[in-house]
Amino acid sequence: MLTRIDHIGIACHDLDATVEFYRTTYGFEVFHTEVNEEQGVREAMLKINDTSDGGSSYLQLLEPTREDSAVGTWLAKHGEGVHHIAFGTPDVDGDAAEIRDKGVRVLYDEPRRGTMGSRITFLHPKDCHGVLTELVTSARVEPDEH
Ligand code: MC0
Repeated sequence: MLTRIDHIGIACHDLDATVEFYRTTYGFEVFHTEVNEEQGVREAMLKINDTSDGGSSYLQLLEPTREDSAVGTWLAKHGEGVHHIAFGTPDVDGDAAEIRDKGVRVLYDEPRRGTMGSRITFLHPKDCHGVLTELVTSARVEPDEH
């Protein structure tokens, strides 16, 4: 069962400059940074709030590490902006199977490694009214030390 918005993924050309914009404009601080080579992104997670199921909601700022990555391709075509939305669930395997049975293309056979030790999969945007949709089961996490 999907219980919350885990994050909104935002594609950007320059991660440091975008982090600085969110910090100075809204006061959001970086909770975690990571490079995910499989996904081809350098990312910063800005925590917005904790949620009632023990999880949290974030903005996820994404800079591509290579032009042929999903975010690199998207940026070249569309420019900066909202790239995907991610719903949190305690059971990404079960929810992905249930959603696949409804005829929506789930992009991975098995969930893959996402940010902060999470397990993730994606639903094809063409089956979701134009929205690239991610399902996330989070790991328990502590903020990075800064
Ligand atoms: C592509 N399309 C999108 C889209 N990306 N529509 C809405 N939102 C997006 N983000 C549309 C295109 O406009 C195009 O429509 C059609 O889908 C095919 O796109 P394409 O440019 O030809 O690209 P494909 O088909 O090679 O790849 C699209 C696909 C890919 C969604 C399969 O981007 C993918 O596998 N995404 C999942 C992985 C991902 O996004 N990773 C980055 C975040 P038209 O009408 O022009 O044909 S990593 C992340 O988020 C991790 C670190 C985490 O959260 O922990």
